[in-house]
Amino acid sequence: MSLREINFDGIVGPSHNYAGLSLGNIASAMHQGDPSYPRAAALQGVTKMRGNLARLGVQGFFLPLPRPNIGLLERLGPGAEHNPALLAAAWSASSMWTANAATVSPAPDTADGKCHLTPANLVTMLHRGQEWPDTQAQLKIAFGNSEHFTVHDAVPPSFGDEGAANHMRLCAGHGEAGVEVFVYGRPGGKFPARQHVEACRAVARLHGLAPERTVFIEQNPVAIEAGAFHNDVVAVANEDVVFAHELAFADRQGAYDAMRKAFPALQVVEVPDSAVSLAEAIKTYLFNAQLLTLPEGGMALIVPEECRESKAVWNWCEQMMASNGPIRQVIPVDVRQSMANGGGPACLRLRVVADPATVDPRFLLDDAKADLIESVIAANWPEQIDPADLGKEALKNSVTTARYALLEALDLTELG
Ligand code: SUG
Repeated sequence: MSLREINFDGIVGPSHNYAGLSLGNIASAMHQGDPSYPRAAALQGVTKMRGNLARLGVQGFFLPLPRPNIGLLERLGPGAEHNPALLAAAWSASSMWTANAATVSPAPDTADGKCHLTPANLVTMLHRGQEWPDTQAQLKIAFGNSEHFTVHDAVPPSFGDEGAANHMRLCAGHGEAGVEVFVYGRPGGKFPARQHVEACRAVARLHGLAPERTVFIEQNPVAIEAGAFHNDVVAVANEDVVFAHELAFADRQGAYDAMRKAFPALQVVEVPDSAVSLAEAIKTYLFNAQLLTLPEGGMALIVPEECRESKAVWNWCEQMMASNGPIRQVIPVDVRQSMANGGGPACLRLRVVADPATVDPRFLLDDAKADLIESVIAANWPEQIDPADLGKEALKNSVTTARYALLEALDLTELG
């Protein structure tokens, strides 16, 4: 068994649009009503995947979920489509953010030695809460090898669960036993706290995690109020490193102490608020980065292009690279279409530690498949969607046909 970290990126669906659906997500609110560019969005995503495939030698993907979700509108009653928010929910391409698809506990962490995946119920928001049954169906195919994987049902409501976006794993190497860190929010603030502590505890129990290697930490309410609707907007971990904003956690020192108690080798790379304010961190998504272990050693941080455009953030990055710490490279990528809805490089991927040979190969990328995916997107994805187009029959036909063309090309028509 050769366990590796595999990043599964969500391919941006053909109905990608800006509907302002996520209260507490500043980018989503700011871009409400803007025209969107689904073709460009999806191609940006594939370019990001190609870069990581070249860097790491392995990359996976998930397919867009079926949209518009007519079943959702039917369950909301006749005429639901005349309510713009309900209509937009049914058309949302939000499954692209696969950091919210599930929480993943790799085999070395669990009692039965299997990799456990729990789809996130995403109950806080309608457009996201519709995702999990279709996500689960996809996970059950990709990780259908029951000798190595267990795919659970989502945690029941009302305990909101947003998946890997609020979960960090500390380990000496990806294939070794790790410490799993769950970050939850306390409800009652201006914006919803989307991750409930009871959901974290349920996932830890379902996955058979050892209590001494499981840590629960409260997200800083100040960060949620500033627009960090998920912990991965203000912190990211890889192996023995946590890269976090000073204001990420409610009890800053208590959080580091708890992590260090379970994982003594922890290295914290903390960005002080005086160097990069919380507002600037959230605007540029410095922490919504992919922190990757490079095969040649050292770690690279894959950040959004927006980081290079901020003087404060880029100064910090240059200083960090010169400092000879664990993060040696900072690599900007263009995911602007996703960013405008509050989804940076880290939101677009789900990390699964597994032997690639145990994963359904149809979900694994190589250069030829990247070419194929790009050609299907170029030929079928709408170039532009204006919010007023949502609900129109012609657009419905074009996004349905586009997605199906990709399922056919990838031999995954069983996803329907
Ligand atoms: O759930 N945006 C997503 C962004 C998710 C980012 N994921 C992570 N941080 N891991 C959300 O808020 C906006 C959709 C719209 O407004 O049209 C949206 O759902």
